[in-house]
Amino acid sequence: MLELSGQWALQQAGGTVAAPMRLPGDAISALMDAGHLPDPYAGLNEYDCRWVGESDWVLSRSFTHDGSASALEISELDCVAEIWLNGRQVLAADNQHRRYRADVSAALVAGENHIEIRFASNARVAAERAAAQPWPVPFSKDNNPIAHGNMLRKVHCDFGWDWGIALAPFGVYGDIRLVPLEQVALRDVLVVQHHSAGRVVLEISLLLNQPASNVACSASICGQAAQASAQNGRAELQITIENPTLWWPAGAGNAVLHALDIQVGDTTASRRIGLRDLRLITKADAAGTGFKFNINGRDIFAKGANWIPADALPSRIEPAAVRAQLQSARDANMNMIRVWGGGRYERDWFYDLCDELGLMVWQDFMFACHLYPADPAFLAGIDAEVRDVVARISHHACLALWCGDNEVIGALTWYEEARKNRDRYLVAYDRLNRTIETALRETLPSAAWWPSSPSAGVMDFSDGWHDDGAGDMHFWSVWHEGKDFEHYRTVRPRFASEFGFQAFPSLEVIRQFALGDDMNVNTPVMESHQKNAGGNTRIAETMLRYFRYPAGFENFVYLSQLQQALAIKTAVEYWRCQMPHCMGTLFWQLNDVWPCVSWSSLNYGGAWKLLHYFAKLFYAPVAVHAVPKGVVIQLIAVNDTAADMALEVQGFTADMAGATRPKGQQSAVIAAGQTGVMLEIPLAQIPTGAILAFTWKANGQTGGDIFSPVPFKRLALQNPQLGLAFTARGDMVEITLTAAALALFVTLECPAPGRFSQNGFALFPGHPATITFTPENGDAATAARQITSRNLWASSHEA
Ligand code: BMA
Repeated sequence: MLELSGQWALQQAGGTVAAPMRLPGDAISALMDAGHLPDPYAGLNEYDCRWVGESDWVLSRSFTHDGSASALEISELDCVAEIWLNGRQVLAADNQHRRYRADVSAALVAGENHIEIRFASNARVAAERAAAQPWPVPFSKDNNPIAHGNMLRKVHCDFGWDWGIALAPFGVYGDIRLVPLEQVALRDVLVVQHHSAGRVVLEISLLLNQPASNVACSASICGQAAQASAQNGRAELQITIENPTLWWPAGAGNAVLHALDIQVGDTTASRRIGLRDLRLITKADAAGTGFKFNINGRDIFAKGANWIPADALPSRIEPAAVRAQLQSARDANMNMIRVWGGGRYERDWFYDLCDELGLMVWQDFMFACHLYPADPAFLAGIDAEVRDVVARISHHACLALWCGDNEVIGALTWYEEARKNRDRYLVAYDRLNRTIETALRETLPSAAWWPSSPSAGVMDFSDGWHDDGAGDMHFWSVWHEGKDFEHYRTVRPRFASEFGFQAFPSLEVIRQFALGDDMNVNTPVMESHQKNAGGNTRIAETMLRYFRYPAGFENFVYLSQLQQALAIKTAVEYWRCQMPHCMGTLFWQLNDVWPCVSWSSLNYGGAWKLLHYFAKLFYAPVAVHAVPKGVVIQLIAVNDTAADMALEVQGFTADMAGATRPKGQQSAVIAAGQTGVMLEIPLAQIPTGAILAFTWKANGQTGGDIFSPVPFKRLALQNPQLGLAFTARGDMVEITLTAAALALFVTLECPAPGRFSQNGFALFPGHPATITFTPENGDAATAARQITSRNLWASSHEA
């Protein structure tokens, strides 16, 4: 085998720009490293980088070879490209999402060889293809400043999104290599699991890299082995495991993985397999049609967020950084992420990480918000893509669901052309969706399939944004329709797969792209890092609704994060309390592709916004949430664990000086997987100007929260005169905080990367809190000198 990754030369076709380029990698990063481009993420540089995607480019290198018969294998080739070897074309590709293999023996010579990848401008080809369509096929102009991304099988958000920079990168991000043509090896493994009491039967299909026959194959797992002879490139084996140790999602048990060792001819390979019985259950009931996941016989409430690509520039995607973000998801008590359909099918190591961390994956097929062609050539490409992707990743224990697309049913109502001729566009949609479903089922008959997100169900093309009776729901009325946070409590989704609220990134992240005078909400630089039209207006207007006007930009950033956290907290807490009517919440969105204002709970780079700290609490396996209902506030306990839980709750009112008065207490056992009202406190019992506070205990765990019956701006908060004392303990800082009056949403900040044990909490006089900060660099002494605090009172007062 000959690896062809490494050093290549990039040359603008018909132009003068040239640069060295390392594969795997993208051309924008290479041109930046060579000094031809500024950092596209800083300032307004994005617009100075767009010309790159408008040109054609050639990537080339030489290598020596013995000239023996070989195949070229390449993955993540982005996107419309021809590969030429010694002046002969050996491959024409136009789908970044699938792997290619081409017999290049006829072009290969013994000795020095020259290989070229000729990239056509993706933007130009997209426009040409759009013009050649028999009728207009609209794309989302709100999301894509570079047009017609729907014509290409390329990461859609490369052309921009309402949180994304538009750079149209290109390159090769996966493998590129020559392998001996005749060498038979494993390509993919399909595993179907049949669980019964104390036993699992695995049907294992070994898919070879070529249609060879009479190849001896074997597989072993958990001490059990099976052999078979491959015919036409495929071997079928069956292994039975008695008393299997099962894989569980995070919070429900251990994510146990077993080595599956495979032999194909004289080559070996291995995969890690989690044994689990994972089902999507969609049953008609009195409310409509339910939507829930059942794992190993247990209904599990899905808690998580939506995943977008790890970076807008593929060269910057690093496994260590992705691991840290997925670990953050897990640390915030999430058990599911949705790999959203406008990005990429992730690499194998991504799903390995999810397997290990016990994060179930809702996997969209890569279609989002646009309409699509339905001609035979386009559909044939989709068929190949789906078969390729499903074969590559479906064996992973984390893979919970295959979903046809993101919001394409809704998109039928967004474009005038489709509104005027719904028959045509709906039929075209169904051809695409049917192609995906058929290819999925033919590859993996046992796959859990869901036609679209949101969807009310198979062959239902109704509005999944406002129907809370059936299927999964994208509830965007609070953000995109400007409703107040309380509006989240007007719907009871069966499964909320998207709902979000934007915030500014943290100050350290803003400093990466905006300096000095640019650090103001309305400067061109800041506005360019906000891609949702009207987004900053919504953020500012929300602040006016809930808070006193912030003193200065830094407090604006703080309040933006606080209101984001409160919005999503309002939704999740209410919907969790609707269990089992509602069986999942995945907020929009976990991560960012570049530093910007967005709906993410993690900053670009992985640091936690306030929302992520809040998520750790509102997704806790056992928790008590305050939910107003008519003239009372209910304190509702939620128990996601498999054991009954004895809880004790105490309610108080608190005035602004921080004086508290008891308002009842209650002990109760909440059964496994159930919720229960612990206390009801009449609103009339909360004095004007005071708030409700409560604490709870359960099996050694403690928690507490506050609830204000009026918008926070109406509270006459006092200067809490926060006291902070720091002690460096090994590689962490311990911070002891005291307050002279009630302090709300106390938030600690440190310019050094790291994580606080908790953030955005209430502090009462006479009840000091101890918080820890763990700096990533282990330098606790320096961090202790840098930590500062904010709180709600201080946010409207000049420093
Ligand atoms: C959703 C997503 C994305 C988008 C987000 C915010 O519905 O599917 O298309 O980024 O809304 O507008």
